[in-house]
Amino acid sequence: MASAELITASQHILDQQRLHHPTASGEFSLLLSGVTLACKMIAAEVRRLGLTGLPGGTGNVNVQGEEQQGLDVFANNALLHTLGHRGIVGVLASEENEDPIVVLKDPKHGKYVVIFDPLDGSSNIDVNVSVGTIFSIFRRDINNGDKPADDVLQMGHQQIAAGYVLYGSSTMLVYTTGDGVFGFTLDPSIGAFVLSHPKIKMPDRGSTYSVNEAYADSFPPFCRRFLHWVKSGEDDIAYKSRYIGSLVADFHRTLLKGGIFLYPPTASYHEGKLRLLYEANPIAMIAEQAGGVATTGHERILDIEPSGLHQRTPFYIGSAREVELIGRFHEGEGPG
Ligand code: P6P
Repeated sequence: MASAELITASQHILDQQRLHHPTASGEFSLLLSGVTLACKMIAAEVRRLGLTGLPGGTGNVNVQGEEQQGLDVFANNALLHTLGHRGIVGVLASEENEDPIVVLKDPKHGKYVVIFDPLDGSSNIDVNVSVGTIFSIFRRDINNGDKPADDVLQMGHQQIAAGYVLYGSSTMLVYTTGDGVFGFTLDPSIGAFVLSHPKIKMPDRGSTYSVNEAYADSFPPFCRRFLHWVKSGEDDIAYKSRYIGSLVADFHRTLLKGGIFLYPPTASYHEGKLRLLYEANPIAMIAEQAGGVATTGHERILDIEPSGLHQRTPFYIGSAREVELIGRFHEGEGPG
């Protein structure tokens, strides 16, 4: 690619700020560069996991009750370190930490809240399946001055930025600051995320549904009726099933190709398995910014009033047509 066309994520973030937020300070781009730096560190470890001696399972159980992988700990520490030293972060919260971490209590300095899942899908790591880092960024809610940790409990539509890094066949950063969705591919030869997918738009409809059907018997009835319909061939599109078991990978395919990803309530997870603050909200912001839809089956994900850092939610996300269709099944109607 000629250098004139080479736009790095750092340059893009600055351009976007000048274009859409001309009065903003450069602090926000400093914040996002903290995320991309940590993710480059994580990518380097993911790419050579079998050689680094980092243990797969550590034998430790995290706050989710899941066995921590060695790379979970590395990824979490990388993000805590790079974001904790930016001098502008007030509160950090992670899937790996039970409680939020107050970095700079004074909202005049600690202006931002960053919530992240450092390595989503990490149980797939030792069999070389794609995994991802997911992040969600808010401004401090200064009404919580005396309880900064509560600044993480903001509704998804208040996010000022959201994104993920997919450690797949290539390493991709996908992010939005509310003015569209942009994708960057890590070029290992220069160590930079380079713009490769300007203005990503999710197709209005797709031909793929993505769900772990092992739990189908315990799905809500409307969900079972929807899945029966998509497999019936009654639609003018013959749907196929794709399920990787790693949210970022399953969503990234849905973002680019359309279709629907579902994680409904199950017998093991009565509220659904996916966590609202560091999985559903950031992914939902990206989906909506790309023209897609994200709901609990009947409520917009980004309108949920959070009550806890690790709360879970039913999650239906993807092309407008498919998600609106499952909403009709939820209302007791059919495809109509
Ligand atoms: P299941 C990974 O553990 C994760 O949180 C998401 O990345 C993924 O979508 C989901 O769980 C997979 O869950 O129950 O199908 O293994």
